[in-house]
Amino acid sequence: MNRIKGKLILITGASSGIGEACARRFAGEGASLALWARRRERLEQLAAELHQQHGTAVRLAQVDVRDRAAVSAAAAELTGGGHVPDVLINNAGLASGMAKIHEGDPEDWDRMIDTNLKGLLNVTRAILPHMVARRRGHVVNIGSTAGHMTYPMGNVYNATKFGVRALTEGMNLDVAGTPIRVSGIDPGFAETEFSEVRFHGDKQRAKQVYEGFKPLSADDIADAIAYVVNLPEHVNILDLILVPTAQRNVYVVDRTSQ
Ligand code: NDP
Ligand code: 8X3
Repeated sequence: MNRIKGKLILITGASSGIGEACARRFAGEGASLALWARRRERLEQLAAELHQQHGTAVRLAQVDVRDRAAVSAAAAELTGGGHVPDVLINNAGLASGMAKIHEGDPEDWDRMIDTNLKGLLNVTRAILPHMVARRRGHVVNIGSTAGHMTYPMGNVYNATKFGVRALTEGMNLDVAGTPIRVSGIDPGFAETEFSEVRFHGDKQRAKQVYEGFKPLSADDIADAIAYVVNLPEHVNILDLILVPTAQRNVYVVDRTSQ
């Protein structure tokens, strides 16, 4: 049964990777979309493609989730026009650098904390009140296996994803008494632009992260998210961890499997 058709789904970080795959997947299921990211041209191209393929209505906005005023303005534009998202996918996020804590770059720390935690809070604070007011909605927070277990030099990225997990738990407590659902999706290694961003554009180093095994694709994760969103309203997935079969925890990965 398709419970996604006709819903309005707001996806942050829709210009690449998991967010873009979700946009494609949900458009295919007949949803309408609100797509946010910093790279406007990419959103425009994606919106045009989805409109042509599926007739999808897309409302896009160039939004840096770290910019609270920009987030509030984009949310007000949506909700003020009567377009309250049925589903919010808090996906925008990144790792920046990989260094020992005593050698780390505080600029990288700011980027991760401001995007992965404060950005998610900015968006949630702007959208969730409208869901609560009409007693309908589903928030999906993209965490990570990195939010369950630390790994060497993951420190601040790990801390942000542990934080996302805490926020998913906390949000569920705070909306108790309403029908609103809050779900965490925690993927392991997925080959997207993630590692290229982490290593500041070093494509070679990024490629090495996924060498020797078959990582998750962004589509694999969009599939899992579509499953969670499509469940009947009395079913709430609190946390879903998905990893490539070659990966058994954050660091046990069979790199001889491909
Ligand atoms: P990508 O780099 O491919 O995509 C990241 C997306 O986030 C882009 O669309 C980017 O858009 C957006 N983004 C980053 N910073 C901001 C910002 N300040 N404001 C708005 N949008 C922003 O990586 P993934 O698709 O892999 O990452 C998506 C999420 O999945 C992240 O939260 C990541 O931590 C998480 N994750 C990734 C895993 C992986 O192995 N790939 C595994 C587990 C979790 P733009 O640059 O245009 O703003
Ligand atoms: C991304 C997964 O293990 O590269 O959240 O940090 S990992």
